[in-house]
Amino acid sequence: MVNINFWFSPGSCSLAPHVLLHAAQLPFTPHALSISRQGTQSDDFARINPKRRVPVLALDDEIITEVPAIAAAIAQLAPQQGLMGKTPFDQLRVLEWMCWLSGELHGQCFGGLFRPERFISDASQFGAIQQKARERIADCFSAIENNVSSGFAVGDALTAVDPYLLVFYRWGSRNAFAMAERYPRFTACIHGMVKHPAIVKAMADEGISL
Ligand SMILES: N[C@@H](CCC(=O)N[C@@H](CS)C(=O)NCC(=O)O)C(=O)O
Repeated sequence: MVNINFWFSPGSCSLAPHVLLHAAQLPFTPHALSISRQGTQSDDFARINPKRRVPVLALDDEIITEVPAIAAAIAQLAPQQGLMGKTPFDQLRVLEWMCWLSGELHGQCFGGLFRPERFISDASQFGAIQQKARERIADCFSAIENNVSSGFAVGDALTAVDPYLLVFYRWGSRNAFAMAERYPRFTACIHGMVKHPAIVKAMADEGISL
């Protein structure tokens, strides 16, 4: 049996693989860090992940970073769950969602809102970067709205896409995106999903709510 360690920060993108670990019913050792208290910037953590970001998954001595890769690793350990999609076509759809959520919505859009300094050095321009980021986030949320219904995002069961959507929904709610009013289908999808036992468990572990 592989020894699993998992580093996360409550409410961050690490919530998605945290849910998947519970869905896969894999025993793991959790390590909670606080990003706001600079937990990802410590030298100790940099020895685990030199990129200084969560999530991190360790399978014995193998360190895996990046949400899509970690999700794939967890799915491989519980093949019967189909966490990266059950059918070959569903697997393509999951991959398509994961690439877009990670690269576009997280890295480009929320990156611009939360970390404008990654996009421009001139601090006087941060507000403009953040305004553009908000527009791009709203475009992404509209795209999600047009591609989800009240069920799971792909197929007929939980995949990695669902808790990843939850991460961004929560960030939208906390950053004045009027989620329920502007994105009713996305909202219905999230409200259905948060009853899933793996999501209930991960959110309780992290001490967070919708
Ligand atoms: N591309 C990475 C992004 C990871 C990432 O940006 N994680 C954030 C939390 S959502 C983080 O650890 N930030 C720490 C910091 O900015 O200090 C992934 O998919 O895992």
